[in-house]
Amino acid sequence: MASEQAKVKLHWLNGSRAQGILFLFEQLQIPYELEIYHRNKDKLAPPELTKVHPLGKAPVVTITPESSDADPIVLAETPFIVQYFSEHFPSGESLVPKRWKEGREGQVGGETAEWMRYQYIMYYAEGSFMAQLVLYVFLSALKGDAIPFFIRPISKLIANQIISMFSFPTLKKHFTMLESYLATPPSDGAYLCGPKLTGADIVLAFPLISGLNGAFDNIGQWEKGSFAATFPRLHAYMERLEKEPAWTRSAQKIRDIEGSFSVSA
Ligand SMILES: N[C@@H](CCC(=O)N[C@@H](CS)C(=O)NCC(=O)O)C(=O)O
Repeated sequence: MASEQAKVKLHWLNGSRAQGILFLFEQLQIPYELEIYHRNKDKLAPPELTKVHPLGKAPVVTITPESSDADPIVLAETPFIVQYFSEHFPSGESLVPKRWKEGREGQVGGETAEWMRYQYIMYYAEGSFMAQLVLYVFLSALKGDAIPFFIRPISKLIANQIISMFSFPTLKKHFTMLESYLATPPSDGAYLCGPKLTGADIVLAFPLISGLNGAFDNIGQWEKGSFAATFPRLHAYMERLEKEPAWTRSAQKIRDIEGSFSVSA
């Protein structure tokens, strides 16, 4: 693809993973246009998004290739979008760790530890982590205003029970794993796969930054009294991600357009 001339448009929805793709574009300095969508009162995406992609979710990226007879490309799923831009745009190479150990190209076990972790996280982010986090968010909604007040005591009881029996112990395993990854990056460094920011950090940035300001404290009774005290490396990493220059620019971009910026819906 003649990536320099391709026209890239991000379909952005408030309080959504689309912010992670804005982070990607700012990091890679890819020129892009934004199409802004706002969630309905029920927090779902507006129906217009289904005209862009059948699932009607964000993020979606549309690319109009340089050649006028080429069909537009529609990309959905955060890790796939990150992978696509990492492969097609020259600056994207920086987001993928070196794959092979010297002299071990193409062999089983010839991959570097950095690449193995990177590739795992690219699948893990949506396949395992987000699935659990979204379940927790839905269960938490059973305790809120969306539920009629007269049945809320019951729905709250059920939600609390499932969160403490299932979500809390499951998410604890996830946070423990991420904490251990940060204690043992394959090569020394501040990021999940070593000293450089990679696609693995980008796919986890939105959900992890959403957990700042005490949001993960509410999941359950953390051993050391708070999420930050129980998972100090992970919490410090989440704070670092929020301070990444490209993330800061992505937030400012939204502030400039919308007047304010928040990770929550
Ligand atoms: N697995 C998809 C998830 C997409 C998704 O669920 N997006 C949410 C926002 S984070 C959404 O569009 N929600 C609105 C809706 O479901 O109507 C990805 O990785 O991008």
